[in-house]
Amino acid sequence: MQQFAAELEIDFKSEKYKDAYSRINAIVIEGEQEAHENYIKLAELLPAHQETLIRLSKMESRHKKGFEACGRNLQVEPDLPFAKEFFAGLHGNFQKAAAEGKVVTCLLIQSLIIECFAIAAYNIYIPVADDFARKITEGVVKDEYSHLNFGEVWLKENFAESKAELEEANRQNLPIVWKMLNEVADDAQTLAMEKDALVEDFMIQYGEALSNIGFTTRDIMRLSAYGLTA
Ligand code: Y39
Ligand code: FE
Ligand code: FE
Ligand code: FE
Repeated sequence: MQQFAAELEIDFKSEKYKDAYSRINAIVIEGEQEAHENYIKLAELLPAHQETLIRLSKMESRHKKGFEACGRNLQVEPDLPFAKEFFAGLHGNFQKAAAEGKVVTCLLIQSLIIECFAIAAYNIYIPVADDFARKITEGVVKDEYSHLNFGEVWLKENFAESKAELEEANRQNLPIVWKMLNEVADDAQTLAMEKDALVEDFMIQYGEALSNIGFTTRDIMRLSAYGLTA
């Protein structure tokens, strides 16, 4: 059930809230920074889409600035070293794939997995955010749908040649997402974001994306639950 910040009487100024926010806000800031860099790298890998991808990378830096303002507004210092560690697995896998020219893997990691993770987190956060952060996040989540759409369209157009690499990249990276969700669950709960809701929204976004790309329902069931119990 959808609940709202006002009726939950969330105390955005409490030490407990601010402590959890120092990590979640840092995750989002670091995530936006890495997304910015990932789209610059993708622009190099896909010269035909350079202009679009540079535009997406600039949107990611604007998101980062918006979330930095959300932290300042609550007088919270983001724990950036924590956030770097949080993203290390996906970040390392993206870098490795980029170095090998594996553009399909790069797109799966950034434009499908990370964008779906962001969309799920932002959708769940919006109803329980403070007024300032809600306005920022509402603007950001619209952009994230367009980033997801870029990945979907490219992978759909190149589905036959990409399918095997997508399966392998999913196998290597989806378990990392479930681990990340577990790591952040307690802090998310402090912000009134339910883990079950995050998992559900992620599965819906990711399943829809896989469907739009061309996977069958049977494939989607297998792919999207991979590593869920790990
Ligand atoms: O494409 C993007 O802008 C994505 C990088 C941003 C990732 C945000 C990650 C959100 C996870 C937060 C988890 C809170 C429960
Ligand atoms: Fe973003
Ligand atoms: Fe994005
Ligand atoms: Fe779509």
